[in-house]
Amino acid sequence: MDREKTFIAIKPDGVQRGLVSEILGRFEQKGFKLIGLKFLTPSRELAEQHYGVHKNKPFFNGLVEFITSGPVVAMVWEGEGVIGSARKLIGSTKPLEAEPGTIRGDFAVNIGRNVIHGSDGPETASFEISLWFKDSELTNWTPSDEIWRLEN
Ligand code: DAT
Ligand code: MG
Repeated sequence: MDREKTFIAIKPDGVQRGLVSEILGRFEQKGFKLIGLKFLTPSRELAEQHYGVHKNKPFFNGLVEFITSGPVVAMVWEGEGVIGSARKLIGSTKPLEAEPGTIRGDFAVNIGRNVIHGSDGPETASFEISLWFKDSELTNWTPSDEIWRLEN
């Protein structure tokens, strides 16, 4: 089985609004495995690197201000197809276009306050994981109920 890893972050609005346990629960209940977790207020340098692909967009400065404005929950989740599946769990970038049942569809209305980040592909995922986490901060473990979620 091809176990991917993806980088997920609960943005400052999600933390301030008390959505941390709800969001962690959605990934746990889906059946993905948490292998990295930290709580920090990102530096400007980290935020600018993380959103480097958007540096020429008009919303870039506001985005960096927002993401550095308070603590975020930074995570790495592992599992078969986790990169694409996490994007589905998160929903569309524009919360009003996100389907009900998705995190943004259920908890957000505004693109600039859309609660959560998820890597958009394999290259972005490995870039973002290595930007936010050292290898030694990722934990290899086997959930005791794994045989009830994975056939092999
Ligand atoms: P996503 O977070 O779904 O991967 P993205 O990579 O296109 O979306 O943009 C990164 C973040 O930037 C997004 O979550 C919210 C913000 N953003 C994107 N487009 C924006 C816009 N037109 N106005 C304000 N903020 C925007
Ligand atoms: Mg993106």
